Amino acid sequence: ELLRVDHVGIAVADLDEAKRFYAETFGMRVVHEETNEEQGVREAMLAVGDGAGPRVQLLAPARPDSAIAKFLDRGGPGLQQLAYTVADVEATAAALRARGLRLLYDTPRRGTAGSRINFVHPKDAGGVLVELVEPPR
Ligand code: MC0
Repeated sequence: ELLRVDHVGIAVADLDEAKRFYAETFGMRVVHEETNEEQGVREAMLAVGDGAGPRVQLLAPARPDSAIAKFLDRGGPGLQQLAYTVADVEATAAALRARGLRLLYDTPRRGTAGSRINFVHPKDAGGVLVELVEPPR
């Protein structure tokens, strides 16, 4: 059910500073940027190299009670999530639930650029927060 790696998400305290670091250090360019109010994040998607492969997503807290703010408080900046592209987020979530994994949402929520998303609890995936991303049609 997983099609490919969609992106890797990195929690950062300051989005503008992180964008500058990734541009100057690794030559990555921002291909999309938005604020997701429901998730409480400001995010920037970065293309790597020729842009054909998975993206790097910078995630900064938009609110002090958000998942990213809590992650930063606990351990500081770093890798926060691994996201896979799926064709049908509901079908994949149902298949994983049937294998005994906890999904964080009963129904998909809105992700980057109008995608539909859900997450596997990190405690059920070897300590990795796994995101499922169904791209917009
Ligand atoms: C927490 N834990 C993690 C973790 N966050 N482990 C690996 N990776 C992470 N990112 C661990 C804690 O250290 C703790 O372990 C245990 O999980 C449970 O912690 P908790 O205190 O019960 O739970 P919280 O409050 O830390 O929440 C964790 C949870 C939350 C994954 C449920 O972060 C969440 O709802 N995440 C989904 C939404 C999200 O991440 N949104 C931001 C990206 P110990 O051993 O200490 O018990 S938005 C996004 O990604 C969108 C825009 C998109 O891409 O389209």
